[in-house]
Amino acid sequence: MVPVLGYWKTRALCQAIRLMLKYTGTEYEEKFYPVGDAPAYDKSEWLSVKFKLGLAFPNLPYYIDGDVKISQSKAIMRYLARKHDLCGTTPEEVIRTDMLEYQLADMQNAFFDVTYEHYDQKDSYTASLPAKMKQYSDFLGSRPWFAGDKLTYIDFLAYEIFDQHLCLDRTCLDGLKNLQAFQKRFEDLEPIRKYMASPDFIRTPICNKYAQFTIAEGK
Ligand SMILES: N[C@@H](CCC(=O)N[C@@H](CS)C(=O)NCC(=O)O)C(=O)O
Repeated sequence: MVPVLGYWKTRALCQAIRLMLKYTGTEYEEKFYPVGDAPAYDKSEWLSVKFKLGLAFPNLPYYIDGDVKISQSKAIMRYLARKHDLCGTTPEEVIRTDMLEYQLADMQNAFFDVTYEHYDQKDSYTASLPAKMKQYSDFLGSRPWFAGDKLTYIDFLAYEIFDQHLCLDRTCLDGLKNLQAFQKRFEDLEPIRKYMASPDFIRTPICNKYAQFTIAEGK
C-alpha cells in the first residue's frame, strides 16, 4: 500500500509536503477532504474519520505510511527528510535548519492569522514584510540553499511560504535578489518544474473557503 497524505484541497500547510513528495519521487495517494459552502462549511467527511485513523494527535495534514502515522506538518516534513537525506548534516547546517523551521512556522502562523482572522490588518502586515524578508535574505547570503550547499527540507518550506506571501503582496521580495534567485532555483529543480507544469499541481486556493483572503487578490 502506498502512503496516504490527507488534507483539504488547498496549499496552506500541506503544499511544502507535496513538493517534497514530488521531488523525492515518492508514490503516494492523496486524500482530499471536501469543505461545504458558506455558511455551514460542512467538514463532516473529515470529522467522521478524524478520531478513527489511529493518529495520536488527529489533525490535517496527516501522513500514513504503513504503521507510521504522523500529524503535524513539520514532523511529516522531517520524516520525509530523514528518509531521503534532505536533513542538514554538519552542526552548522542543523542549527540553520532548526532555527529557520521555527522562524518560518512563526511567519506561517502570522500569515494565517491575517488571512483567516484579521484581514483588516493586511496593510500593516504587508508593510512589515520588507524588514522581515530582509532578515531571510541576510540569513541566506550567497548560499544556494538555506542550510548551505545542500538542498534540505527547509528549502521546501521557505519556498512555499515566500510564494504564499508573494500571492498576498507581490512586491514583498522586491530588491532582494538572492531570495528571488532562490525562488527561481527551487522552481527550476527538474522534478519541481515537472510537478508545477502537471495537472496535479494545486496553485490555488492557498487558504480554505472560510478565509478572508482570496487568491484573486494575489498573482
Ligand atoms: N500545527 C499543525 C496545525 C494543523 C492545523 O491547524 N490544521 C488545520 C488545517 S490548516 C485543520 O483544519 N485541521 C483539522 C482539524 O482541526 O480537525 C500542523 O502544522 O500540522
